[in-house]
Amino acid sequence: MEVTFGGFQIAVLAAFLFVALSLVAIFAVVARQARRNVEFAEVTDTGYRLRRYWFAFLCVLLGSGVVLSLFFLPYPDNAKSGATVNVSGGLFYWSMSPDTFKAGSDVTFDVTSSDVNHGLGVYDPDGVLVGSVQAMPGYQNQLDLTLDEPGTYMLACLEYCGYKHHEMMREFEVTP
Ligand SMILES: [Cu+2]
Repeated sequence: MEVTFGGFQIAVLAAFLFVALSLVAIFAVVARQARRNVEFAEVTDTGYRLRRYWFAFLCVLLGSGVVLSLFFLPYPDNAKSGATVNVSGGLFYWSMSPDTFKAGSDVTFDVTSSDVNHGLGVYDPDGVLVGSVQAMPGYQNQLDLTLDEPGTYMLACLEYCGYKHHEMMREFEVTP
């Protein structure tokens, strides 16, 4: 069997020599340093200075992160003026006024119940649940929604309230 000594073996040898010689150099430097008598303050001054720079860097980094993320808070803008819709649940219907909106409207659903607890669910024209809030007798609960997509929306009851709970659905329109 013929043994060949190709480019790959040379590369491995070179890498090995590089790592080995680097380790020897590092050990030599550490050994030299260890023989010198280093003052405690000399080490701590450098360390503390680096730590101060690191601290300042982190303050700037995290501070700007906080400031920038303020623009992306997922809370509704209360300064927006939107329509208020009065919604009331009852056995077994939803009453709602008004029930037609322009697409893009910011709407506050002001929700209550005339009898027992109901769960208001708002479904967009694709049948996706876009908001939900409890409808409770004696309470006004608010739900803020932006109705972007034109089409027929649906209110449905999400809290079992009686034998015709499943019929408790009502449509409303969002016009383009
Ligand atoms: Cu119900």
